[in-house]
Parts: sequence; structure tokens; C-alpha cells
Amino acid sequence: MSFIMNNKVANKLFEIADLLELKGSQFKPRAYRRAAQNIVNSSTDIIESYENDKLQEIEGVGESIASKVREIIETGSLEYLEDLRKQFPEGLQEMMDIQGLGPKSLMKLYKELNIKNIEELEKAAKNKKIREIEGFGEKSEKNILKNINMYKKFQERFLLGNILPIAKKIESKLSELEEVERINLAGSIRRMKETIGDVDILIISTNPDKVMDYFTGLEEVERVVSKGHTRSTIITANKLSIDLRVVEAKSYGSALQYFTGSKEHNIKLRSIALDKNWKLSEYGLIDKDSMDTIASEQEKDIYSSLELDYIEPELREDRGEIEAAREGKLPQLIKIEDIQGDLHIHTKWSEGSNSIEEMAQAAKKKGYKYLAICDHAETLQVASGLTSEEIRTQMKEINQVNKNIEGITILSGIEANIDSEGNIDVKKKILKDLDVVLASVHSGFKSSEKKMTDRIINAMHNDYIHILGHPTGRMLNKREPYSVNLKKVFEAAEDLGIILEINAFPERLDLNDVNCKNAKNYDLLMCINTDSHHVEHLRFMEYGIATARRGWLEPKNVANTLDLKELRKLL
Ligand code: DGT
Ligand code: CA
Ligand code: CA
Ligand code: ZN
Repeated sequence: MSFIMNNKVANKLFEIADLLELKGSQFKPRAYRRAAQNIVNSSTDIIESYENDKLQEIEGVGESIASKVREIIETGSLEYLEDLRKQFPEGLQEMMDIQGLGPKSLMKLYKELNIKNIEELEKAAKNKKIREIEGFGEKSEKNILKNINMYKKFQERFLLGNILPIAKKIESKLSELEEVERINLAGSIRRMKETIGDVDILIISTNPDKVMDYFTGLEEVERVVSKGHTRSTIITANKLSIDLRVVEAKSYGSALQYFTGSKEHNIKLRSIALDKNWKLSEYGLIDKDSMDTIASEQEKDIYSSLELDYIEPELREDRGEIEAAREGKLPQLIKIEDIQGDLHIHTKWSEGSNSIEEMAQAAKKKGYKYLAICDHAETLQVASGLTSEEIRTQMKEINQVNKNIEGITILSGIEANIDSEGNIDVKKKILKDLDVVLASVHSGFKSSEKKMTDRIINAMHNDYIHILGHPTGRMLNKREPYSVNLKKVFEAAEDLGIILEINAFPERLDLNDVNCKNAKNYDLLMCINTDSHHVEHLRFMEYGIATARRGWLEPKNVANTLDLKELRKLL
């Protein structure tokens, strides 16, 4: 869910956590972050909790945070935060988002070199000033420059998972207007790309001016960049830009095709049109001599006129889809309805927020037939990993839940940690009793490609492992994938019958689309898991499906499209 006030409140609490961290506070930042995260994840509008005097029922919200939440809801601001802000120069907080720079280092750079923002940091690093400070060296100086570049690169794009709920909400508000006859999301968000530059929306309207008034007056709008009869652009509080275009009914199909992109796909399509002496634009597919319109109203007619099968938006990246469409060889893409269950779920037993029972009920509501509980194992202490005894006790609880619930089967599993040698942190005698064993890398990301590849393939040789979790370790906008030879991993997966995860968590989407498409060339299976830490996260399946579709996958490539009986046989 996404409630506007929940986000507003949480953003302020996250900011408090950052600033307290700069002050050197030890535990408070964590308390604020936990509360903020639960507020974002909550399926209740915080205004409702406030009105019913139930703020303290939100996990992690005690008396002190509740009173701050009340102040934010009542006044729109918070004095405590204003005071904190005054204690630091403005740019310091933004610098906390640069990887590898903790609050202690930042304060040191501030005190010794008076570095107050990213620009000054970059300049100091380039002028080799940072290496002179105690505790920093040439290497850390170079790292800072590298991480500044990465930060700048990432700043420009938003995660699909953060944007799609907002875009859909605005789409649904607009679609309720009488004056809106048709509406579609276009651009990268229609193609479900993992990151989004801006949101593009197309409509047909009987009264564009009225729609534009409504659009620029939406409560999500922070700033109106431009407002016109056929196009307006607004910016939301989190700096997302949204374009709304009004197009004519008679050219809606070609406009939708054009504004969906990608640019590379469109360029190739235009050259195919040119070969037929036709011109393709946002206004239609038009014969260059007679100026007759060949197709324009319906998007699918553009493709069929060009003698191509209809190409789903997720495929429109010029990665071979046009050639496949010409030969009738497009894949029958997997759909969310094909998914029978989720094989990577966390609960309160490790770092999740809900009980096994709660996760089971939520999964049943989605129509799933099975759900594998894969909490972390022992060595992942930051995530309260489970000891052998705890795994045994958890298995008993799973049995109990299975007795009390019908229509869905809860599988006992583990997310084991692959150590630097490729061993995992669960004993064999326990592994053999678990239904699902998922293993993943959580440390040592800087190893050489050879070492990382050997390590992962060693782990894959373990007879009890079924699934390799988030195979490249990347975190969108935060961490590049570790170096690993995926070709070798795919070969090993084929030989050893290991399933490769497509982790659907919005920051991960790992394997990504291109890797999925490459993996499809091997005789192996993938599976789409949400890695949920909260009942609300089960919906992330949508992003995993998007990644799989963008990777050309069909139901037969994905293990969790199987029914329980077939899945058990496979495992
Ligand atoms: P984004 O916003 O960076 O995530 O990516 P898109 O694909 O949404 O790109 P955007 O918003 O710049 O433009 C939306 C679509 O409009 C794009 O996918 C294709 C079309 N388009 C925009 N500019 C051009 C262009 O110069 N040439 C062609 N062929 N198509 C364009
Ligand atoms: Ca766009
Ligand atoms: Ca755009
Ligand atoms: Zn996990």
C-alpha cells in the first residue's frame, strides 16, 4: 500500500535517524528507522491510526515517536527535526547516502576540511586533500571519488517498485474523471523497466483543460513545471516528474506505440516502415506517396501492418524481439496468474516483521498453493540468523500452522549463507529434513571474479541446496553486482539441477532481465521469489514477473509455476 501521509511521516523520521547518527547517537537512529519502516509498510492509513488514537499500535512506535507523528499530522512540520537540522550544514545529510562514508568520517571531514556538501567533497578528493587527514589514505580518497560518481549516476533514476504504486494511483484517479475516455501509462513504466526516469501518461479526453486543471491540482503535486492544453508536467514531493499528454482518438494507437518506446525499438520499427515506403510517427503509419493512413487508432494494427506479431511492451528494447515477431517466434510470456507460490519468505524468526501464520494467511489470500519459509541461518547475525535448535523448533511451528490452515502448504526452508570457501552454515542432518534450501552470498562482495565464481559453484555442489538466491548480489542505486562468471554459474546450474532465483525485491531484481534471457539458453529452471520481510512485500511478485517477462521467460522456465506435487518431485 502507499498512503501519502505515511510516506510524509516516515520521510521525516528517516531524516531524524540520519541526523541523530551524525550527532553520534548510538541506538536512537535504529529506533526511528524501524518505526519509519513499519509506517511505510503499514496497510493502514496513518491518519486513521491518528484519528482513532491508535498510533502506538504500530510496531516500534512508542510514546515519544507517537507525539512526533501527531505534531507532523497536525502542523505539517516538526520542531524537534527543525532544531536538529539547524545543528548541521544542509549538504551533510545528503552525503550520508554516498557509499562507504559513515557519520564519523563525515563529521571528521567537516571539522578538519570544512566539507559541507558533495561538491566540496569531490573537490577536496580531486585536490588530494583527503588523504592528508588521519584515518584516510590514498585508497579511501579514490574510493570516495568512485562512490560519488556512482551516487550521481543513481540519483537520476527511480526504482520501479517505488514509482509504480504512485503512477497507478494517479492513473486511477484520472481514469475516474468523466472527461477521460482512455488512459494508459506509457514510456519505461509501461515497459516495466527496473528503473524509471520519468512517468509518461497518455489520455484521450473530451475536455483536456479540465483534466489538466485536475492533474496539476492533485495532492501528490509539489510543483507544476508546465501546464498546457495537450501536455503538462508536474513534480511530486520525492522529485519524480510526471508527464501527461492528451492525444486524439484517431491516433491514440500510434501515440501509445511511440511514447511507450523504447527509443531503440522505435528506431528499428521506423526503418521497417521506411522499407515499405511508409512513415511511422506518433500520428500514425502513413504511406509516403498517397499520404493514406495505414494504421493509427489501434496499437496492434501498427505491428500487424508491419507484418509483425504483437510485441508486449516489456520486450520492446531492440533485443531481438522485432526479428522474433517477424518469424512468429515470440515467447509466450509468463503471467502473474501462473505463479503457484513463493519460495523465499522471512518471518519474525529472523529479520521479518510477521509470524509464520500471518505470512501463510496473506499468501493464501493471494491464491498461492505453497509458501517456503526461508529465514536466515546462524552466521548471519546482523539478521538474527537461526541456530540448529531454532530451525528444529521453527519446523514444529510450521507443522502446527499447516494443521490449522487449508488450501495452502507451508514448506520449511532456510536461506543459508555461503561463506568465503563455498560452505554453508547449516548442518547436513538439518538440511536433509528441510523442504527448501536456498543459499546466497551476503559478504565478501569485493572478491575477484574467479574467487567468487569458485565459491558459488562450490556451494552449488552441496547435495542439499535447491536454489541459488539473488545470484549477483546487486542492490539497485546502492551496490553494483559482485564480479562473477555467470556463464559458469549457468553451466553449473544446468549440470547440478540448481534453480536460479529471480529475487523480486524492488532493490534487487536479481537475476536481472538480461541475465534471465541469457539463462534461458541453458537447460535450467529459475524461480521468482519475493524475499518478503513483511506481509505487504508479497506484492513484489509483480516486479519479479516484470523482470522475467523482460527476460523473455515462459511459464516452463520458472519452477514456482509448478503445482505442489510437481514442485516436491523437482526438489
Ligand atoms: P525513462 O523515462 O528514462 O525511464 O525512459 P522512457 O523510455 O520512458 O523515455 P522518455 O520518457 O524520454 O520518452 C518516452 C518514450 O517516448 C520513449 O520510450 C520513446 C519515445 N521517445 C522519446 N524521445 C524519442 C526520440 O528522440 N526518438 C524516438 N524514436 N522516440 C522517442
Ligand atoms: Ca519516461
Ligand atoms: Ca517523459
Ligand atoms: Zn532473504
